[in-house]
Amino acid sequence: MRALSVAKIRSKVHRNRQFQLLFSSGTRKIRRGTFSNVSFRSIFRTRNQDECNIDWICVVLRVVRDCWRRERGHAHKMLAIKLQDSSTDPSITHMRIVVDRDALTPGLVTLQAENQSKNLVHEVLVVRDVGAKELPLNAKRDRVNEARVRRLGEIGDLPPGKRGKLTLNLKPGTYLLFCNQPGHYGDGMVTKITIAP
Ligand SMILES: [Cu+2]
Repeated sequence: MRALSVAKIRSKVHRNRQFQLLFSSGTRKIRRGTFSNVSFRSIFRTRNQDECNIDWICVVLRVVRDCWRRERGHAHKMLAIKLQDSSTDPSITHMRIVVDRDALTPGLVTLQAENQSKNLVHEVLVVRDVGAKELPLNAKRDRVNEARVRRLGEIGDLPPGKRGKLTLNLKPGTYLLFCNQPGHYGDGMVTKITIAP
């Protein structure tokens, strides 16, 4: 085998990393066109044929899976959430969670929350709506008793002005989004979303 200089080995390792990062980030990047940043010829020169074949099979499978999900309305969706109170705008009479839509199709949903308060920490917890009039409360702490609800995910403790996100795979049903800072749920910081095909 031909001896390689250290610089050449480094550049091969670098290209391999670039290649692996590309695949690990999935087909979303392919759609965005990031693929063009990597030279295909360099990929083939630096990896053996078996590794290349496996990687290409993975790419094809991901593209097929994404197409199938999109066909069935399972494409990755975004839900924008605004966390507001009277410091956001004096006309807001109680703390609230505002969503950009309250109905989505099943599948991956990324919740993108922005705390629009000027002085309060807010958060977003997601639970399935079991149809009860109210979530179980911990009256002493003036908040929802988290031990008695099945939390699916959380964007915890967002300071004023901060953003956070969370991706969930949501099945059909109704879900509640609420803030569990003391007193906030009681003040109305809760909203419902419906997932239906
Ligand atoms: Cu809150």
